[in-house]
Amino acid sequence: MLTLEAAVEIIVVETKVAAVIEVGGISSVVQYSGFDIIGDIHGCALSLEALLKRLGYRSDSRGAGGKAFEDKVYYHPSRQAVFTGDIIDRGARIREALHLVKNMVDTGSAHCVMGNHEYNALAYTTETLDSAQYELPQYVREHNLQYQQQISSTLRQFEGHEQQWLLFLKWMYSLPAFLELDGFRVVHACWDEALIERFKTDKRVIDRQWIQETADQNSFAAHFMNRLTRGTGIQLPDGRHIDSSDGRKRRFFRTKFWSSNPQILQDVVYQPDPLPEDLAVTSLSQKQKQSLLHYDETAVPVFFGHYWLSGQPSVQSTNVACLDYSAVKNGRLAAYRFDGECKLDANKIVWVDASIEYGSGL
Ligand SMILES: [Mn+2]
Repeated sequence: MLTLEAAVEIIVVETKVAAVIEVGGISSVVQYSGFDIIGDIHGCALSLEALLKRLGYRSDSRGAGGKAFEDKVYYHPSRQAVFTGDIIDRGARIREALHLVKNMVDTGSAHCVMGNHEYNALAYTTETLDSAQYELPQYVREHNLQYQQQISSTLRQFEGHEQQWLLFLKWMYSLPAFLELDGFRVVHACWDEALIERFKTDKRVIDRQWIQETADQNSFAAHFMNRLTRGTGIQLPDGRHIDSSDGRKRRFFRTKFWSSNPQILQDVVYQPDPLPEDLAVTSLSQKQKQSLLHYDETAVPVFFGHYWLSGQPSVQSTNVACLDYSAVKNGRLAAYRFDGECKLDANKIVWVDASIEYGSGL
């Protein structure tokens, strides 16, 4: 008799994909037997290298460029990496992290979805459609103090490397907002089935025009990008706010897109800052319940980053796993080793301690 385990085994074998990988100028066809989904990096390039090595990836250098990180390509003989986005901002080694990830994507040893920080960078550097009507250029994402600060570490680290930055921006345009691979899905913050279906039906692509459309907060483009890269949220009642650990006052709190039959606000909150005690036990209104998403328990596993988790890495449910363990806040850089299983297992998460980023006097 065919046991469930055996049946799963067969599915795994059938989902192997062939891809062409290029290392050291030599192309070869590789049969991939699994994927390693890696959470938010935010410039933690040392942690990324340590994690890749722990996962069995090896590095090679392309061409005659020597061993510089610009030329370093990590690859695995039988697995592909999948990045959940947010490669840039905050951390000390943003250029290094971008080179490592892009080299892997360019050579076919990794995929990467767009995080809200990459989307922010594109919006920050893309002029609005009507920009020419103004004396000074106008950008999709305003250059106000808050937005300047968010991208400042990245821009500072690219001083003297402006051409490289332009190439990375061009590359960011090519990052998908969501990925559907063999038996699993990846998105930065939130899998919204209805928006993703509409994006596909309308045959939309992320390009300059798409980013320009997001300048209108009521557009489908803005709604889609905000939802997939930033997730869902609920506004605090009566004009109240939370004093966030990053010093900002927040009038919204982040919510789960996979909650099942939630009753009170505490059931749906998903962020490091706790809700005020009285609000945590407040019942969800009908309207709030209707605004929440529910990721079907029978759907294929979905992986994402974004939520600044801490502590022992785990999975959120049998088909939902967040892999952002706050590497850039001295946390962990985590990966889930996916082999085609229908039910996720917390024991398949591998991580490195990101304190390595801060040990060299930087
Ligand atoms: Mn992030």
